[in-house]
Amino acid sequence: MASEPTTVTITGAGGQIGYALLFRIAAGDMLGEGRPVRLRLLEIPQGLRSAEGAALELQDCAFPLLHGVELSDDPRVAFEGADICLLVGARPRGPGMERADLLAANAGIFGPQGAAIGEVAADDVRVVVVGNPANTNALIAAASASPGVPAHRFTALTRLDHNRAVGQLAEALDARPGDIAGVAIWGNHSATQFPDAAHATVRGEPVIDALATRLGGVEAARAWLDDVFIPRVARRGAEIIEVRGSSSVASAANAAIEHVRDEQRGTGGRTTSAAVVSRGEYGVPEGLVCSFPVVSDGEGYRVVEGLDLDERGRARFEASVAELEAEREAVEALGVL
Ligand code: NAX
Repeated sequence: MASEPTTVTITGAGGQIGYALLFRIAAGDMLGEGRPVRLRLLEIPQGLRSAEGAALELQDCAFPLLHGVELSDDPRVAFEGADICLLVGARPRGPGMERADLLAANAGIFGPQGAAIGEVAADDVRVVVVGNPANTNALIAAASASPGVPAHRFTALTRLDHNRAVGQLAEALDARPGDIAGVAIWGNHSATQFPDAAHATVRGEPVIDALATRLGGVEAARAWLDDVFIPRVARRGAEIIEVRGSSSVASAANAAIEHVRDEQRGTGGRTTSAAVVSRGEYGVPEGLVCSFPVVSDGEGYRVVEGLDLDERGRARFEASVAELEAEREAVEALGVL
């Protein structure tokens, strides 16, 4: 067992996703059984009591890998020496709040947090943003961490969308999620995202062929992907709220854990999805934090290049990228970037 614990900082740790994340990280689900972990919980003053309660429960679990839990409402304390940061706490959209207001409120959170990460986190820190609007919050945090931390160490979570897409295909094809490979989420973590099954396979067979067999032809398969699969995945968060009466929590925490686990330990050649800082791949403007199909060899996510997007897929992807550009422009207009 490695002796030096990995320092993991979680913001919004007193919230719902925080509560679902902490115990799994402490149990070793994220970094593996060989890596002890030290947890740092960052909250705003109103959230500290809730985070403190979670810390008491963590102690009561007596997780063998857990080397302490520290709480703070000061980013410079919470990110000190952090190896991995999960930025979960964010300002939700209030009634009547315009998009510009939402972006501004979150810039006020992710700007200072990014700056603190740039100043005090470990040299090789990796950061994943979960709090919405996740892609643009990651863009702001990355810009604010410069030059202390290279921008590509910042990513945003679209793994939940990816997992939702896999789940939908598995159900439609009467397969297990583990039988499905090659799914991709392109664009923004929002209703404009493009969940793409064009390169997906089920037990090695192209998903489009397996769907065609079940649905009576390729046209029917395409119609199902366009009219059922894509909107269902893109709107799954709203569906969960409608059915459950509360937003996605355990599935979001699970996705965040899988995102960090695969980034750190590698995807073993399998493709997953993550929002990463564009280096211009697929024509996406450089610097936008955009979801792509990615792989990791344990040294961070790398975009899978060279995939064909058909005309309709390309149009969907471009619409989502246009939304990301509009978010970046709105943030620039606020003088944040
Ligand atoms: P909660 O409202 O339960 O928890 C948020 C917590 O963040 C609160 O305890 C609050 O006190 C804290 N917080 C607020 N500002 C903070 C700051 N400046 N520093 C530290 N902590 C702060 O929300 P929860 O259900 O946990 O969701 C958290 C975020 O995840 C939301 O923005 C939500 O929209 C986003 N999600 C993102 C998903 C994704 O796939 N990227 C999916 C799930 C979720 O919707």
